[in-house]
Amino acid sequence: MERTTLLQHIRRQEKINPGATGEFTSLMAEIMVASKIISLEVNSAGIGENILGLTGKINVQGEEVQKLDDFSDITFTKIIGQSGTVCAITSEEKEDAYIIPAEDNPGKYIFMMDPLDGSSNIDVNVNIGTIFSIYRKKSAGDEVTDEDLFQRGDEQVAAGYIVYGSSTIFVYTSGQGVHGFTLDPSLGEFFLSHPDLKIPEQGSTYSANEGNWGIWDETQKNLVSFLKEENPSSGRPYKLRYIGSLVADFHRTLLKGGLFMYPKDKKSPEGKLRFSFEAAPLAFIVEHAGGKASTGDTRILDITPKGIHDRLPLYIGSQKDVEMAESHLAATVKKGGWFKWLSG
Ligand code: AHM
Ligand code: MG
Repeated sequence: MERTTLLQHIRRQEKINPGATGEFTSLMAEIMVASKIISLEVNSAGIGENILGLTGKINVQGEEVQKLDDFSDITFTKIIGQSGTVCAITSEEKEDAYIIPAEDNPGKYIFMMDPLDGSSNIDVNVNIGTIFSIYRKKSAGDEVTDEDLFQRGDEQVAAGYIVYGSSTIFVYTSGQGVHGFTLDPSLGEFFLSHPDLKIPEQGSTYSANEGNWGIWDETQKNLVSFLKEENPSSGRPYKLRYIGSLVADFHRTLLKGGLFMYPKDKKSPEGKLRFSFEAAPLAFIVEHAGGKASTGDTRILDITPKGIHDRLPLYIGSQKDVEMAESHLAATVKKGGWFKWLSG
């Protein structure tokens, strides 16, 4: 059986693009190498040198840093930073952008990553992942400016994620379809397993941390109550699926359809998930697979962030499910100090 490797696929796609220099292919090849190193480390976590547990550090988000978080951040930063293809790297784990020094040959791309998403699942053998996003340097000259770091979501050149799960899967889009590759651990090679992924137009599951019910506003409670109502002709009630690792919840949603939500709440009034490292790359992927991503009232890819660690609410998944969420959120209006559900 003839099998297409990830690198072959990236090269073929780059050839379609007139004027391509090969720099993008080199960057993707380095991401692939880093992801294989993380995959190996995740798969053997618990054996030998102890990589499980906390580092004792608190990151820029105020969260405890796991050893594997740290390992992934360092591995990606070193490999991508020395690849000669990027001029800056931003990471969920680092407060500021890392600007590539002149001696490391800065390239024309900006690389953004959540090096290991779903940290709370690391020690319990549940899927975790890496999310990345690539932009082109916009400003003239050698200096990396805010214009380069804060670009509108739909200016991404490519985005992808790697799920470290029962198998390791690498999913990416450079704007020409969404493609998934599964790591063959015996060969250490990613092979095309999910060509041209399309998300179902409507799903039958919703995904949210319902333990936050008490800190949700009435609009969000009404939306979830609606999804649970018995109404077989419209496919309700929806099933609840929530892993608590965005990459894993998103991957299931992409393959099966449905709605993933992380709304704003009293604890996180801006929302919990980050624009650059989580929402924007997954929005870029879902749109290229035929789905939608929204804050509840605004298309994610229309947003230009103001800071590296900006957060926002996220509703992402099948087109009809995200539209349904948007219209339900909009139809709940404030009345007499209480939110009232209007559409019945
Ligand atoms: P992390 O990037 O620090 O791992 O946090 C992001 C994670 C997402 O993977 C997941 O969707 C969400 O946080 C889960 O949050 P909660 O535990 O509040 O449900
Ligand atoms: Mg994350």
